[in-house]
Amino acid sequence: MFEFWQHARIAARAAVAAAAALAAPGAGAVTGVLHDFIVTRDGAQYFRDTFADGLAPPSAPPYIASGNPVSYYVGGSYPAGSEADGRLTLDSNQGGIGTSANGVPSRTQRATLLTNADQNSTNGLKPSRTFTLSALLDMTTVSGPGSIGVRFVDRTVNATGTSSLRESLAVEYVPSSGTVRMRHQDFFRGEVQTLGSLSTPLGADEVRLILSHPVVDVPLAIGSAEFFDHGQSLGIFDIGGAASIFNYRQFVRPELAAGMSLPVPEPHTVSMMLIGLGLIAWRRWRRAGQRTRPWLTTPSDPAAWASMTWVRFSGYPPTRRRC
Ligand SMILES: [Ca+2]
Repeated sequence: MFEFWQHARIAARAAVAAAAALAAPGAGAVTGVLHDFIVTRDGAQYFRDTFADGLAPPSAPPYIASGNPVSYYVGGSYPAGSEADGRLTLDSNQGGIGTSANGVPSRTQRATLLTNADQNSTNGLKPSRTFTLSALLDMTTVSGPGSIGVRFVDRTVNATGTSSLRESLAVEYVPSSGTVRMRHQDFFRGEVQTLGSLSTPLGADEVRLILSHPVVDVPLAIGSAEFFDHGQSLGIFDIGGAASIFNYRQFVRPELAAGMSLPVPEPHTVSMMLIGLGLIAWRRWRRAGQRTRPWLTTPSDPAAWASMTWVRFSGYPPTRRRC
């Protein structure tokens, strides 16, 4: 039964997202430029992308210590030219349509570093390690509705290869309010929680968005932000939020994301869409029914009548033949 409601909820979210996508073309986008994406593990740099080779995600530089290759999972796309001269341009309009954990339709462009494909591998960000994730965002380039930030995500892949989010913990810059906020989303329980937020200090033009898991075997992560004015640090500020990670799996992945909510469609838009889908399904069902049960039809063409005669009579249940 639980499975059924989960599927029903997913179907309802998909209908809302589809209706939002149809109802709100060109609703604006959040865009911005990142300069640096760093993951440290057990105190050492583990991965760093300076966006220097001109190859946008899914392409990624190798791990620092081992030189082993790694790539990003991309949600939406990073068109040619997204990465140039040490800059990665994020644009939510290049994102995929989905919903937030609480069912609000959204469009998100993401790049998830695939550190943990194998739970038993030595790679990855696990409870038994300390790690941090950060990205340097040029605040002067950010505009539009929505947010740009870094996240720890827990994503599962089912037997058919469909990937879905279970949990995310984000530190993100919200240009409309000039704040950095920390947000936890639990896609399994359908919950979104804002854990804290910071106002941008006067004069800041860049921010390093930071998420860290500072204590081994304690499943908490904390968020902070370091602001800069022309390259000069204005200090590291604690966002004041801490949240549990590792609720569903024994690792998390680092992610970059530019996302925005889409206007929630009017209830009648969703219901009209559901009615439309229902009508299409009904017509298909009827057509399929006519092919297999021709005695229910009354064709006007005599030749069709003739060809149907056998079906027409032999198709009746034997009890009807007696009278
Ligand atoms: Ca690159």
